[in-house]
Amino acid sequence: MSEEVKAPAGTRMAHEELGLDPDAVLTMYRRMVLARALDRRMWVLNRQGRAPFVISGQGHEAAQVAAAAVLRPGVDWAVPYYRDLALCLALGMTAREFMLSVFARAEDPTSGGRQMPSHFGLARARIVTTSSPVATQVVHAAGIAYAAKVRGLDEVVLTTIGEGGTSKGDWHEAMNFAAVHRLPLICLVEDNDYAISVPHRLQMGVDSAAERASGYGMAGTTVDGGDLLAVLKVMRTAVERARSGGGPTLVCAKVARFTSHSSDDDQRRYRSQEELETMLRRDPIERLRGYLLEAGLLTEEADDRLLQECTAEVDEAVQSAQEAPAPDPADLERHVYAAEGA
Ligand SMILES: Cc1ncc(C[n+]2csc(CCOP(=O)(O)OP(=O)(O)O)c2C)c(N)n1
Ligand SMILES: [Mg+2]
Repeated sequence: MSEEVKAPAGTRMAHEELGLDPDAVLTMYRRMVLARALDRRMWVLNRQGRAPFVISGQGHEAAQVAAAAVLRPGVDWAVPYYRDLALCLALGMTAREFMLSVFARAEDPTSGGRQMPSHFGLARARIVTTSSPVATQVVHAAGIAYAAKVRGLDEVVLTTIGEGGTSKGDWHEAMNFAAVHRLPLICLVEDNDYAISVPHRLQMGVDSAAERASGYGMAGTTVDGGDLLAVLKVMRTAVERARSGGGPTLVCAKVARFTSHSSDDDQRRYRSQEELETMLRRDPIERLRGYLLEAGLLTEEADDRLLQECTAEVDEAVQSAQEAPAPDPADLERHVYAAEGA
C-alpha cells in the first residue's frame, strides 16, 4: 500500500474522519470479499455448464457496498441493475438466496426461478426486481420516490444504472421528473467505461454523467468508485439531502469492469491487452485491503481466515441451492396470464 495512507501522528484516518469504527469498515470489506467469491464461483458454474448465464459485478464492489451502507433495508428502496450483487448482499440478500436464482429454484426470492440470474429482487429488503430493458428501473425508482413523497413517508430510493444506460430516454425523463418534484431519489451511475463493447467516448460528450445534473436542476457528484470511503462520504450527503427534502442526487462512480460484459461476450476482442492490464489494477478490494493492513485493522492471517469463511459460505450456498427443488411446471403460467376466476 502506498505511503499516503500512513497518517502522521495525531491525524485521523479516512474511516475515522467518517466516524466509522473498525468493525464497520471490516463488515463492508467482508461484503466485498463475499460478493467477489460468489461472482467468481458463478463463472466456474457457468463453464461447467451448471449456470446458464453470468453478468458480473467484479470491480464495482466498493461503490455498491458504500451505497448500501447509507440505506435502511426494509424502509428505503433499492431499484438495482444486473451488476449489483454486492449491493444486494449488503442489503441482506444471502449467498444462498443468490444461488437459488442462479440455479432457477422455486425458492428463489427474485422470481421463483423465472428470471435470468442477477435480475435481483428481495421483498423483505425492498429490493425491487430488476427489469432487463436497460434504464427502465430509473423510471420505476422515480415513481416509487414520488409515491413516498405524496404519502409523506420518510423513505429514500436508490437506483443504479450503467453509464451506457444513461443514453436512454427513460433515464432523462426520470431524472427530469425527480428534479421537478424534488424527489428523495439517488441515482448511482456505475461508470465502467463500456456498454458491452461501446466505450464511454462514443456514448456521451462529457467525462461524467453527473455533469448533466445541473441541466436537470439537481445535485451531481463524480467520485472514484474504487474508493469505498470516498463513495460512502458522497452517498451520505446524498441521503441526507433526500431525507431533508432537498431533492435528488446524481452520483457517478468511476469503476472498472473486470470481466467481459457477460458470459456471452469476450472483451479481448475490443479492448487491448494493455488497456485490460491497466484496468485490472483498479481493484477496489485490493485497495481497501491495503488500507486496512496499513491502518492496522486487518492482519494477513485475519484476511486469510476471512477469505476461507467466505469461500465456505459460497460452498454451502451452492450445495444447498443445488439440492433445492425446481419450480413446479404447473406454475409455469403463474404471473403470466390472469388466473381463472381472478
Ligand atoms: C433497451 C435495451 N437495449 C439493449 C439492451 C442490451 N444491453 C444489455 S446491457 C447493455 C449495455 C449497458 O451498458 P451500461 O449501461 O454501461 O452498463 P454495464 O453493463 O456497463 O454495467 C445493453 C446494450 C437491453 N438490455 N435493453
Ligand atoms: Mg458501462
